[in-house]
Amino acid sequence: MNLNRPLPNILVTGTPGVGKSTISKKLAERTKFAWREVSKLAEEHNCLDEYDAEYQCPFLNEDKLLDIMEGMMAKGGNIVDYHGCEFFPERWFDGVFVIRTNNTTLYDRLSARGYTGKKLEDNIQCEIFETLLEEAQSSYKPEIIMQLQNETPEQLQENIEKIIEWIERWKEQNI
Ligand code: DAT
Repeated sequence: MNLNRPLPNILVTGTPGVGKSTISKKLAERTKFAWREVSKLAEEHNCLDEYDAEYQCPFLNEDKLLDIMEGMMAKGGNIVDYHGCEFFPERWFDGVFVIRTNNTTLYDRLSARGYTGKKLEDNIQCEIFETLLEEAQSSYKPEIIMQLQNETPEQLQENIEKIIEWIERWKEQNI
């Protein structure tokens, strides 16, 4: 959806551990787009409410966060990095990239991060059941959703190039 932004807004989403931050950081360095780490923004702007003991993470005050992000999104040129996508306004995004990783690789990455027990299992199941892909498909038009497999350093490089090519095409078509 082009709302006369000079640059596109991109959402990089997927299960924790699939490589969203790694991709977003490299992409931001290459494109000079702003990397918006939603979890960090929520922390910095006091959008985290009381702790959810079952899921071992704080509740996100979504409305407050959206108010804070609205101004940032208006000019385009944002890479939004978050393990959720349904609560953002659809009009914010021109491209939605769902990052995917196979179970064994994801298990190793999340174990290395210190995840254990229910938290580890829930995240692996989230990837197996394609929860984030389904969430993206129910929130955005199919033509703006792209899946990227991200297990190896070679794939990381390819994924960066694919997103940069997508940005260049967007500019040709929209400016
Ligand atoms: P996320 O932001 O989705 O939680 P991350 O970017 O922190 O994930 O990556 C999790 C770990 O996996 C981190 O140690 C970096 C590593 N990683 C990410 N993409 C990779 C790739 N394509 N090849 C090898 N390691 C990768």
